Amino acid sequence: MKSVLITGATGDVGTHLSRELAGKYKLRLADKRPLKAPKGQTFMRADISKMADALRITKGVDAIVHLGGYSVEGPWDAILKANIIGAYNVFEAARRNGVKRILFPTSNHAMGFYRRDQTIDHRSYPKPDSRYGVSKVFGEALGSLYADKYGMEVFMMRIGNVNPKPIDKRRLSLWFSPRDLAQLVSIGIDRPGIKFEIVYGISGNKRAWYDNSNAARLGYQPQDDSEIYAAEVLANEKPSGDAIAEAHQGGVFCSAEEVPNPAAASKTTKKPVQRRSRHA
Ligand code: 15L
Repeated sequence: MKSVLITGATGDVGTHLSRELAGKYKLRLADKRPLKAPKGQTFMRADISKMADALRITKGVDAIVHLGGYSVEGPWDAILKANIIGAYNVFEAARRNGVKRILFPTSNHAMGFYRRDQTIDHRSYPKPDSRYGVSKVFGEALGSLYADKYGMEVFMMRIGNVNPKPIDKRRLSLWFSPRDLAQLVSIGIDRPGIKFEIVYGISGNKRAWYDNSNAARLGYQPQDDSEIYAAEVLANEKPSGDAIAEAHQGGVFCSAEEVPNPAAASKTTKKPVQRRSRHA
């Protein structure tokens, strides 16, 4: 069984992913916040803005899914530390520890200033919508460098929105169900011959703004489509009055200076995040 490190394991995407992949890989979870790992998984507390921590957690694994970082638009200092320095440390630590395969969740916000009437694919050039989006473009460039210069195997997923259900009109185009996330990540871990690939991390949504043929070429067959939720979601949608947000794929990231950070609320939590094993 392959051993896989998931950084940022206490976050939303990390929580869905480690639950979905339990039993398929030997999971090592890492985060700067505490976590009580389910049976059969291990947890290492680490701050990836420190190279020593990045070296410690990446040692001896077969693949890394690097989810750790600041996950929305916010203050530059926080993004610099978590997403620029943190991403560099994880790629560099992987190289030094001889870990070849790395999966990086870039984001729809690397491309957020494309309009909603445009369809883009893996060859489209970045149009970030925020400092956060810029940090994701940095991660894509870093991955490209480490693939070309050091022969690392790099799988870039421009993730839409991971949620059990799509939560609004914009997310009908970007929805990524947890089981489709697990399928795409498994392709990134197991598919032989990956050098550097960019795919979109979304389900098979009828309303997608992406041509995800590169993911299909690599074997991705999404099981979900947001369309079954469309009527319910659209019935609850209220006009925002934000013309820039509504015209562009990145939504409010295109107009706001800050977006609420989902990690902020739990930062004050002293107790480790309790996670129930799917086998419990
Ligand atoms: C992202 O990149 C964020 O990490 C996530 O929290 C959501 O805001 C998502 O994009 C989105 O666009 O819905």
